[in-house]
Amino acid sequence: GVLMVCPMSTYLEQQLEKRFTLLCYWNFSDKKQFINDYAHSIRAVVGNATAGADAELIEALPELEIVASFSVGLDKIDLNKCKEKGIRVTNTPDVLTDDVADLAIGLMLAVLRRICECDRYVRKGLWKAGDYDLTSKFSGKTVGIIGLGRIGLAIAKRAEAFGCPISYYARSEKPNTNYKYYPTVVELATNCDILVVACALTPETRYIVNRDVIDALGAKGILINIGRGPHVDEKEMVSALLDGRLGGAGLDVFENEPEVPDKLFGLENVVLLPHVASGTEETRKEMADIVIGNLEAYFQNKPLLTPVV
Ligand code: 8YV
Repeated sequence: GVLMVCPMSTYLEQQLEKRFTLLCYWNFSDKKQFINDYAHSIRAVVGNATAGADAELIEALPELEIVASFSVGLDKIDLNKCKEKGIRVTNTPDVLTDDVADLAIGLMLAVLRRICECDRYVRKGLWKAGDYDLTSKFSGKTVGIIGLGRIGLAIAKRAEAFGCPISYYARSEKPNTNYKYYPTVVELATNCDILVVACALTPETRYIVNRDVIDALGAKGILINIGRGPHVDEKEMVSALLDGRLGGAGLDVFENEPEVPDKLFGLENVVLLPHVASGTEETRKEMADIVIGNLEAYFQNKPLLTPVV
C-alpha cells in the first residue's frame, strides 16, 4: 500500500490509485488508529513540503521501503532514519527549477514596483483621485543569493538579464562562476540590494536570515524567500518591516504555514504568496509523474529516477 500523507495533487492521487493501493492520506481523524490499522501494509509513503516522513512515522511503519517526495525539498523527511533502516528516498528536482526561479523574479518586481498595490489602487477607483506614488527600479539592482544550487543559479541567470550584478553566499566558493562570493551571509546582505533565500533547509540553515542579516540588508534592502519559512527568523523580519528597518519582502513561504503573521497584511512593501512557487499545471504534473515513475521503478526492481537515499 502507498500512504499519501496529505492532499497535494488530484492528478497524483489519480495516478497512484490506478497503480497501487492508495491507503489514504492525512484527513483520517485518528492518525494513531489509522497507523495501527494499516501499518503493516504500508510499503511506500508520498510526502511533500508540508508533510513527509518524520522519525515517528518511519518507526510506526515496519514495512516501509521507500519515501517518494512530491517536492525538491527534503526537510520533512528524516533522511538519517531512512539511511539507518535502508529506506529509499526520492524527490522531484529540476522540473520545478524554472517555475521557482520565475516566481523569485516576479516577487522582486512585485515588491519594488508595488504591482499588487497598484492593482488594488486601480480596483478601488483611487486612480481617479491621482497617480500612484513613484516606486523603485529593479533593473541594475544588486541581487545576493543564499545558495547557488540549481534554483539559485536559475535566479542568477534571470536577474542578469535585467542587468543585475549577482553575488552569493555558499558554504564554499563555486569555482566555475564569475559571481561575487561572500563567505558570510551578513557580508552578502551588506553588499546587495535584494537578498534571496534559495538554499535547502537543514539544521545549519535554519534562521540563516537572522537579526544581524536583516540589519545588514537594511532599510532599503528587499528580502525574497522562495525556500522555506524557517530559513528566516520571522519575528525579527516582521519587527524590522514594521519599524522600517527592512525595506520590503516578497515571501512565498512562512514558518508555520498556512499561518501568516497578520501584522504583515497592511504593509504595502510586502508581497505574500501561499507557497505556490512550483504551483503550475505543467510543473506539478511533471512532479507527479516523477513520483509515480520512482515508485514504479522501485517495485519493478529498476533504477530509481531521482534517488536521494
Ligand atoms: C511544493 C516545494 O510546494 O518542491 C518543494 O520543495 O516546496 C514545492 O514544490 C510542494 O512540495 C508541493 O506540495
